[in-house]
Amino acid sequence: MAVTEAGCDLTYCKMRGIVAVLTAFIKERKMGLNDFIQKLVSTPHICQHVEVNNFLKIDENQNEEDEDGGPMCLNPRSSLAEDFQTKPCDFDYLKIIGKGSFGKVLLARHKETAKYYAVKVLQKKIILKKKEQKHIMAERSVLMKNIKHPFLVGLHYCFQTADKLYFVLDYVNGGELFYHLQRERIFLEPRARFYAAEIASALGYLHSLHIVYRDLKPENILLDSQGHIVLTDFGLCKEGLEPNGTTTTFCGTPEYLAPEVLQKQAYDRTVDWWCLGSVLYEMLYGLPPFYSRNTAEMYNNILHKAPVLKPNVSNAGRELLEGLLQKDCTKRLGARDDFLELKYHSFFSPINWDDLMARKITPPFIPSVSGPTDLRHFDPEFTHLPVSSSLCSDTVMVTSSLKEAAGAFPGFSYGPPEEHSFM
Ligand code: ISQ
Repeated sequence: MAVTEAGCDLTYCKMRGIVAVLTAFIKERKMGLNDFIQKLVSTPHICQHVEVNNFLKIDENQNEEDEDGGPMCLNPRSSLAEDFQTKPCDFDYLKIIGKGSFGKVLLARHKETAKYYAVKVLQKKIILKKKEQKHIMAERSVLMKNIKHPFLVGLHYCFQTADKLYFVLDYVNGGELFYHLQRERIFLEPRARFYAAEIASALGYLHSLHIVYRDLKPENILLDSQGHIVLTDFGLCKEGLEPNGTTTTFCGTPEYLAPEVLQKQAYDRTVDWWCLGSVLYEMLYGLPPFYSRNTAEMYNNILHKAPVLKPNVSNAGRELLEGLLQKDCTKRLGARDDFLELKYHSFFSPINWDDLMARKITPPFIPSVSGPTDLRHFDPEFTHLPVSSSLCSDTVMVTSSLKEAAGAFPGFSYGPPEEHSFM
């Protein structure tokens, strides 16, 4: 088909191209508008302005309902926002699969599509008390930076109610990498190489977006049901680092801390290569590289002792560990050409990186799971806990601290372009 207009042929292909561009444009504007509305409505005094009210068509009943603490002013049910507003009650919450200081991770099923997701639910009050809004908003913004990588957890939606933040993430049930490591004590080199290569490619990808992961630790490294790596938890990622940029803030766990982080010095993307060295060391030797039951001694080891590299690991493996666990970050492997320096290291010579990225390398171990609801690789300490009914409830007491929490995360909510919704 061809359409002729003002003397020029518009072929079907061209038309499709134009339509695609316009659709993308409209979608982007729609997302921008949603963000703008989220910002508007999460500022109470603007919310009350008559023209804003008219614009959003917030009626009085809506405001009364807000007082009960349900998805409130932050989550307007105006005709505009409604279209792509996901709510807690869109999901059935089946089990708790993880717990941390801010909240929990639940296995949830989307009611309409019956798809399974891991929903991370964080209590705003606790985040605010610990002054962690910046990290949480960073997690959201990192997850939203159109990050797509085969070994990084994907974000589908995030939304908020008056008292909670929700991240709807890919769900994987192969268990933590270190759950399997603990059972087997050490991994043989080909298996450790496979996991290290998948992790390295994910870190290299984040660095290419100027994101430092900085908190690579055992509980953040999961396996999917096929046995591939999935890195989760972007709460401590540092955004906006240019290739030679550095940063000084930190709050993470100790075993894998790089010397520069421990000393509260400025650090950069090379901390991730240190952490990868720590993970690889633990996979090959069965303990973290500078481990001591005495934390002060472990800190001292990290800062002053050379890693012990016993000869039961190949020369290439020990050389790689030496490079990654170099205390001077300017001399560390990856300091110059980042991921490329690892990619071409002899330890990884058996890896075909194109196949790796295409998930074509058969994983060395396939976790046995019978289906998505098979939770055998999750800690029963979590899965045996009762699921709170307040996750999908519209009745929460409104206190002054809740009101403060309610407006503390403007622009948090996010839904992907429509065609990606819960496919
Ligand atoms: C996805 N699947 C299972 C567990 C998870 C924990 C944290 C983040 C994402 C997850």
